[in-house]
Amino acid sequence: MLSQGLYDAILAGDAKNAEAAVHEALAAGVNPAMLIADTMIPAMDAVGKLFEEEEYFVPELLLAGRAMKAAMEPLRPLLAAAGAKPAGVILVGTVKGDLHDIGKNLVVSMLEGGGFEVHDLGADVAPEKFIAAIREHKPQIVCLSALLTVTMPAMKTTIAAIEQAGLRGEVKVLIGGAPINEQYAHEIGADGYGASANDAVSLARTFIGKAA
Ligand code: B12
Repeated sequence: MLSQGLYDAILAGDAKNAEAAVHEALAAGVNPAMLIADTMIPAMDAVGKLFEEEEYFVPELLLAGRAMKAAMEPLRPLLAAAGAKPAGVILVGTVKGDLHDIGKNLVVSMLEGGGFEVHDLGADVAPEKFIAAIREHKPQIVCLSALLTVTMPAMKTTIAAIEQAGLRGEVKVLIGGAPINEQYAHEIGADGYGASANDAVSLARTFIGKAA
């Protein structure tokens, strides 16, 4: 573990100490992307397990989410600075009805770190908002995130709406989130599924490489 202090602070939902631990790790020369993969994602996984075991409840989840967000703040510009000119334009959002944005935020950060120009539409994003943003930013890729089984169908609805707007040929659609799998991506006509934020980067590279 690169930073036990950071891991513990996320688990404790302590945003102030989480951010301080990130600064400490950076000062010690730790690589930002490695810190996320080695310490922060495992901490959030542990929070998820504690929730499942009914050791943690919603308030603890929210605090852990905030600590995660605070820890991401100093890392974000560093990840972005690693890339040179944009490797492509990508829209990212959590689908309508779904407020989970921690994984989506990691996808955004890793894509920024991978050198992409990323437009983050936030959480609970209606299909019309995706469509307006596709028209505005002209991305090559749209990334959809969902964490609830009840919001998975909103991915299908979003893809259908993009199709109806006549924009399906313009973009590749990647989907992800804990309940999603390759088969579901296939079923709803998405172009790809990624299990992690790192997958989002490698898939984006593959698709944009193909498109070029
Ligand atoms: C944190 C959390 C919350 C927080 C969210 C805070 C926030 N700002 O995001 C709060 C407390 C708000 C919350 C609320 C709810 N939650 Co909740 N929550 C979680 C929890 C514990 C962790 C999710 C998380 O952040 N994981 C960490 C991140 C890093 O992982 P991730 O999101 O999966 O993302 C990674 C990959 O999936 C991937 N990825 C994600 N998106 C994308 C997109 C693309 C394109 C790609 C390529 C990859 C990719 O990359 C990420 C990084 O590697 C999970 C349990 C769990 N173990 O997953 C439950 C969970 C998702 N929640 C659940 C539930 C039921 C709810 C509520 C309905 C609870 C309630 N009764 O009110 C509400 C729903 C609110 C809503 N409308 O959305 C259930 C869902 C069950 C189901 N099958 O649908 C879970 C599974 C818990 C459980 N076991 O019951 N929750």
